[in-house]
Amino acid sequence: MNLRVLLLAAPLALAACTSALASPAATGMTKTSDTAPGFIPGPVTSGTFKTWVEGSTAVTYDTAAVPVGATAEVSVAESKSGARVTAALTGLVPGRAYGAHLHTNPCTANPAEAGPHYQNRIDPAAGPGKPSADPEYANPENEIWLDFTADAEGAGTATSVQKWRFDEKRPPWSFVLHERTTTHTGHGEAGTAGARLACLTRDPMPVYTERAGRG
Ligand SMILES: [Cu+2]
Repeated sequence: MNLRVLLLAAPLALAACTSALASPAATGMTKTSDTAPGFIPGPVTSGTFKTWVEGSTAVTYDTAAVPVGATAEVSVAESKSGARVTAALTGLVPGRAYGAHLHTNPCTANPAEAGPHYQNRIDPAAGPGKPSADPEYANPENEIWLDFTADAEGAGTATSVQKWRFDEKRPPWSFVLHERTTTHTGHGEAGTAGARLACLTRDPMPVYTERAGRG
């Protein structure tokens, strides 16, 4: 069976799709919320931001910009050859623009510990304390950028679609909100978006003891 043809035909099948639980791959159906054909819904992480307490998975570091009680939901969908990430937020400052990305590490009390941006092709020049700022790597085709502007109610959404899939051995572990949008593209500043305002850790939390030694 030609899966690609089947999946591309998915929108035509939507009208007849009665079960959202049916496997898209098996039936050619996608959930109506998945406008692009071929993407199979994957992990969804959601949280309500609060100031750090031990074990927090949704932490705000700046309660003026990301008030306590603001929410975020990040969902990942993958196709045979691509990935789509969607972020949906509420409770933010109406009309404010935010930068946002997927980062490599879980959130902690220290905003910096969420690590650098997740990259499909890892910048060989980057390392601890030296984030990638080379536009060849720090760009929205190689990283997941989810910048948005909150609407009049303080809600916002953003979607990033890529032609690559996540590396399961080193998946992104956090969604980080920044103080400004990711508009810098020059050498040495590409991908930067200012201070980290808030952080949502992917569910479930990673188990580092199992991951240790894999590099
Ligand atoms: Cu970031």
